[in-house]
Amino acid sequence: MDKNHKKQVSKFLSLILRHKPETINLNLDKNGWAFVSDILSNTKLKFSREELEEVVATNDKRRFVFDEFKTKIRANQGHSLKTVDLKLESISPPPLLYHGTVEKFIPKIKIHGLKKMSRQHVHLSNDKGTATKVGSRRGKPIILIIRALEMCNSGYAFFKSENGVWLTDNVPVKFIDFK
Ligand code: HQG
Repeated sequence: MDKNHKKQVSKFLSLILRHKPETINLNLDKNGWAFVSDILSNTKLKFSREELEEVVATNDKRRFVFDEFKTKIRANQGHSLKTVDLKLESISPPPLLYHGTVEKFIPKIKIHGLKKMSRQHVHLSNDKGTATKVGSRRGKPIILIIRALEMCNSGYAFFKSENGVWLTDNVPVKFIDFK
């Protein structure tokens, strides 16, 4: 499968599993699962089951996952759809987590903290390298350090998606180190 087609399928899956299932009249259940057969029969972008399996298996961020029978598929995180509940268990985070952003957002973040914007959660990373990549999507990255454990001990819930992204509802300014 060539690289471009793979990327196209991955972007298409993000669109229909995280943001706009209505693009192909796809039905997602309340936990975000869709039938693989419904996706393969769509008329907007054609690909085979083998190609879909390849995209899921080789995706750089493990964005998607099959159920045990490979009849259903969902996105591990990143949803903007308000109706999807991934049913993640809250867990204690490490002392520090990282968020990659860009300069133009800093003044607002200094006032309001980190907000989830259009997604269901604020996304945080375990390591600076990942946060740097996330920030670089928008320009020169700025890495914010989040005192996550202290925040959790103050009553804020943290979740970890199956593909290792840390998620929380919002990060108040007092837990952010702007260097
Ligand atoms: C910023 C991609 C103004 C925030 C990535 C970010 C990640 C604020 C942007 C995943 C703000 C939201 C998530 C505030 C936060 N005022 N701006 N109060 N609070 N922001 O895309 O974290 O490829 O929703 O800093 O790699 O950039 O989709 O979040 O710049 O893992 O799998 O508002 O999406 O993964 O942007 O990225 P996003 P994100 P996928």
